[in-house]
Amino acid sequence: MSQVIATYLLHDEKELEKKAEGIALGLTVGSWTNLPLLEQEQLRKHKGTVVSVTHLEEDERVNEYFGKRLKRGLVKIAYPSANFSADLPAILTTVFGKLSLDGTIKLVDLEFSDELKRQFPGPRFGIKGIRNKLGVYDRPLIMSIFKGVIGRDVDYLSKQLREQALGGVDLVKDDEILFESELAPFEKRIIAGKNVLRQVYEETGHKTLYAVNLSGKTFELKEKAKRAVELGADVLLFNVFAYGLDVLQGLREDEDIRIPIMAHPAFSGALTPSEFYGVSNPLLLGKLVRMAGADFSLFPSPYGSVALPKEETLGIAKELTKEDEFLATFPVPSAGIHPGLVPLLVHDFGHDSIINAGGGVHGHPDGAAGGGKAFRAALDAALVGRTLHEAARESEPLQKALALWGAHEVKA
Ligand code: 1AE
Repeated sequence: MSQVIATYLLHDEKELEKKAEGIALGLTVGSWTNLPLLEQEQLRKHKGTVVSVTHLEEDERVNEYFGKRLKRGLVKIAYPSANFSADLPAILTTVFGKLSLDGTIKLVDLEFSDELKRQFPGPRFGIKGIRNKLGVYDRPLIMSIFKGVIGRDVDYLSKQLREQALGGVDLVKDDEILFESELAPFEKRIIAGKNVLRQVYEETGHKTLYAVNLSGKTFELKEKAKRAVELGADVLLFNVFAYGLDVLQGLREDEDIRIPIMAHPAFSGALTPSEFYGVSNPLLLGKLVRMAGADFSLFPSPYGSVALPKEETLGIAKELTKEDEFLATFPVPSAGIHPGLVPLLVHDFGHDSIINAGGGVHGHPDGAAGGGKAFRAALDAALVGRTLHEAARESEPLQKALALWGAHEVKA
């Protein structure tokens, strides 16, 4: 049967079985037992079903947070596809619409039946497609971020892009807070970016892709994205959660927008951080971003300036890359990353991941080119199991980075 099964973490004074039945009915056919038999029969195919209730131990921290003793448990409820159209706005409203306002329930996961899953595109390029574009197969990729570019013109951005590419990074993305501006308009950034990266390629043989921030009003995005494609843009950066997952899907499904899409997590923190309510990070930044079609998903790593619990970051990466009908999405653990963290990132996220840094590239004493080189040297070391300090003997940029930010080796 085509359906979506939602897993919720419930906190409640009531018996959880009763609470679960209330949700299953409330979010589908409403009252059930009061209905005449004939109506019950007619509505049966629309009724939500409690699949399982798993009781968890009472937790003092939880009781303290809510100010009362509560039962805790994981509850799975199946919602028939007959109730909704096959799009994320309808599905999310069904499984966690009004219910999300409860404040005591966390949506942990959604399992989609195969029939329903087929209605979603997944990434157009995925990890393999991105590697093919770069011709890099044997290591994690490195990405850097434009920084301090608000109020600067295209010339300034071009110089910054050149420095970053000369450092040997594989991708450079716009800062997510860089929007349309007279000084550095979207189209001019694409054209200038292409020129700079072509020059660097001719000089060094190193290829770098540029992810330009697709921004503006929702109904103008498609035309803007198509123009980006015409101008030869490499990748679109997209603040998915400021717009909605369905907007990402709309961009992915447009046959005239055949370039990779990089999902930025900005604003997702308004939905995910509580352990008691909201949406789980692996579901939002992992499973749903992949289903909707992003080729890359950025998320806070366990180590930097905006850190997530390690278990959650691994959960996100697993959802992005696990065996599935969809192509795999590149996990991009980010925020406050510097070269001294590379061994931990490689250890945790493996070969098919991207190491992404803004301040950790631009804050290098030798500038962005030095920052990029330090990251590449740290990565080379991590891949062959050398310590950062060993590698730093042969790499001055890495030496300077470690002196500034320190080194975090993987402990055996
Ligand atoms: C989680 C997203 C990180 C991001 O986009 C960004 O701009 C990071 O900058 P740094 O590396 O923390 O300077």
